[in-house]
Amino acid sequence: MNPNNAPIPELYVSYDSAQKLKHEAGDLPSWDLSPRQICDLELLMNGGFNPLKGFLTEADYNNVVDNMRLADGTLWPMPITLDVSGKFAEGVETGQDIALRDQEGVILAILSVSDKWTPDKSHEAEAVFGADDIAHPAVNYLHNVAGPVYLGGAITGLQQPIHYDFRARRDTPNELRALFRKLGWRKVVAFQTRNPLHRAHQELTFRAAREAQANLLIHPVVGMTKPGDVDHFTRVRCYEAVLDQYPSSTTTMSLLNLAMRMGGPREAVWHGLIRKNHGCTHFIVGRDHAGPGKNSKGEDFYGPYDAQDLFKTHQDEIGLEMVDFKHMVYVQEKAQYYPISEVPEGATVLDISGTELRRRLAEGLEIPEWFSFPQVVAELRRTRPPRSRQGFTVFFTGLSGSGKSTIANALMVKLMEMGGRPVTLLDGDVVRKNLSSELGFSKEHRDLNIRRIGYVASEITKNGGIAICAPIAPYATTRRAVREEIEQYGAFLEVHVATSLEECERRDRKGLYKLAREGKIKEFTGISDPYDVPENPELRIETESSDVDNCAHQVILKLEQLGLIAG
Ligand code: PPS
Repeated sequence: MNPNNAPIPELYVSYDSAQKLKHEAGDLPSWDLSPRQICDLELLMNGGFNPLKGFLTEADYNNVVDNMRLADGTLWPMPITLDVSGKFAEGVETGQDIALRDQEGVILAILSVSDKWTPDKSHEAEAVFGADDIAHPAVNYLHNVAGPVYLGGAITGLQQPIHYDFRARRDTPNELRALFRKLGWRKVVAFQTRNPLHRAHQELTFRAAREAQANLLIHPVVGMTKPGDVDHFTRVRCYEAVLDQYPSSTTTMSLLNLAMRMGGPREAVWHGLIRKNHGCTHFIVGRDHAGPGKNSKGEDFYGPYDAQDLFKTHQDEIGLEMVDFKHMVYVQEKAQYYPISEVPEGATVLDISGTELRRRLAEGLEIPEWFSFPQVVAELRRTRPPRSRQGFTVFFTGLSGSGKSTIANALMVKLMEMGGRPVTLLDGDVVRKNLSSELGFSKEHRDLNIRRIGYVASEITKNGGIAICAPIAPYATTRRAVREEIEQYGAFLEVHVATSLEECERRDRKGLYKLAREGKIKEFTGISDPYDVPENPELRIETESSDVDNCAHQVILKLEQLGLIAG
């Protein structure tokens, strides 16, 4: 029998005890878990992070950070900590229980707080992720998202976090162990992934399993992956299509609600321990496993084989055998995949890089069948249509009276004439009437106004529409925040309507500049309140030398150039 198939300890109490504890926990201080903490808690409770019995204590944390080991010497590479706000921490004493709730307020677990401390986050970043550089997603999280205080202690699990999606595809470690026992799978190779699978992946995983004379578990991460990754809904639909390509009863798939840290070598060891807990015996580790991308100097955080090296060093302790990830390429003459090291001499090798694939998807170009399965390509195209069918936002900014609204209106009409996508105009005055009627012109209120516009525009963009915004938006930092929010879903085109203050004041269409000069309107942009001139807008329009139609046409040309509208 596979030694990794016996049941492992979970942290849940019985259903009846959980009901009782939930009832009593109403009076306890409660912490609303962040999405990442919910992922961590789920794997703590279901044994995915076995042998951890809760969030790390200070002694465990210190040894994990410095030596990749718990205080008792057990191998554990990743700090699993409960970070909280300073204010919440002030109200919590060690020795006390706190309720841990999901985002809807359901109590998932009770934490018996044994430790409370303020970590040295820069040291944690250096030791665990190799650099205190916020270009690393986990280091950014550590400094800019995680709270300043850590709470540690044992967990009493009351219920699993609730998932409404792909329920039949989610398994606890014990459920997978039971499945492997039932199927008689003595050896199981796990494949970790956060990307859609193409033919090369299918070939390499199938080969890896064959070489290890084992069955295969496709074990994709659906918790939190690298910002910018294909969403897990799309990926799972893609995986289901690929699953049909394996010989039946050799392979299964299960979804893992892990929050990845992109921690390279340490993450590989951590992934191995998690897979062992899920009943696997082998684990595929590739080049740059769980790599975070480039650091702020444009260099790789880790060497390409650091993860494999660290894994191999600890293989016995992890209790899983590492399987090398072979770089598979397509050999045209043979019409099949080969590991790059085994390509017959003189053969024509075909490969498509990730960047090239994204370009082809963005531009709606052909993706050959030798590269990916048609169903996978269809799913990816459904989620990421070519740019000319994606949503986007045109964000005009400029002084009052600069001509933003007039140009925005002309642009809207031109886009509607072209048709194809719904167009919404979020003009400054209109927004202030319908969305922000209670707001004035203080810095705080202007920020709130622009963020509301940004939120609505991001939703429109996400849903494939065109948002045209035309507020003054005087502050660069707020414009940047709006850009970041929208760029998650589609293109953001900043257009500076660069009419000079003198010209705006000369036109004074609404008579406001006169009132501002007389001091009758306070905090007036350009007169008594600042306007940060955009440094790198996608387009700058001079209205003093061209008419409205021409200004709107300049935007159309830019949109064509960016591939956002068909030429
Ligand atoms: S902001 O700063 O982006 O929130 O401003 P916005 O929502 O675009 O609103 C600008 C319109 O409000 C009128 N108005 C003022 N503008 C600037 N400063 C002050 N103090 C002010 N008070 C009223 C003005 O008509 C602006 O309209 P536009 O269309 O820009 O001329």
